[in-house]
Amino acid sequence: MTNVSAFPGGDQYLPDSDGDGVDDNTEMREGTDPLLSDSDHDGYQDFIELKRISGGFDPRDASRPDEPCTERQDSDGDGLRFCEEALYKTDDKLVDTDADGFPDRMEILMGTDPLRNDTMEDLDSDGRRNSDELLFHTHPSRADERLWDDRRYWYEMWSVADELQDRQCYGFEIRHLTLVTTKDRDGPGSRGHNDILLWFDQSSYDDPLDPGRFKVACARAQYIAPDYKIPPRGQVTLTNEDFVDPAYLDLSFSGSSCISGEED
Ligand SMILES: [Ca+2]
Ligand SMILES: [Ca+2]
Ligand SMILES: [Ca+2]
Ligand SMILES: [Ca+2]
Repeated sequence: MTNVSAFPGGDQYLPDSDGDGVDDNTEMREGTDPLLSDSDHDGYQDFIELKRISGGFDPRDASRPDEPCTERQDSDGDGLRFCEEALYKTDDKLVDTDADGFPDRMEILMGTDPLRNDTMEDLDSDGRRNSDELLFHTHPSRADERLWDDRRYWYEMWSVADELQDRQCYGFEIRHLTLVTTKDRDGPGSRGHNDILLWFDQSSYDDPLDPGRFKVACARAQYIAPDYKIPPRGQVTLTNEDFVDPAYLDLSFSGSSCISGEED
């Protein structure tokens, strides 16, 4: 699970109002638009252009790279466009090319290898596996001891008896999420929106190369420091129906695909 509005930036989570993987402060510093994931409209997302500046990309300049991205569809729903998958040699029909349980875009953004299962490795040599850092929303390639100690997510999962007994069902609870105060990207009243993505990967236990079947849900909360919070108790309940094929979720975050928390 990832609160895509809160980027793990060292000791704390930093607001990332457009959820594009570049926090607001960095966008101000770099001169990109903190409310737009593709500031120069050339089809390449800002975070990819920033990573590849020395390779001729520039998130502020539509004439860099020379060839803009024309193939802009994202048919597997992992958040990468065709041209971006081509750039990284990931599979444009698979959410998770290397079948390690983590979507292609998440791996490219966080610096792990989308083409090779490196989940058991420890990219920043801080004693924590890449997979744990991705799961608990700390940064796999940055030293962030305090974030890990104080703010990492808590997961609990349990199996639930199914009346029909022809399938395995699970309940889960994820706690200890940090919310941040974002800018009002979606117009008046949208300040403080936090979009939280939950990915589920179903794959066969005995086949490490099974790319699996992914489902995803988006939950939305709102937080304006110091104490305005929706839902007030900070709890959102999701059911099986809230999880959809990633190809059907709007990852541009117009918000229509996100479930808003309500008090129960
Ligand atoms: Ca951003
Ligand atoms: Ca550009
Ligand atoms: Ca892909
Ligand atoms: Ca992967």
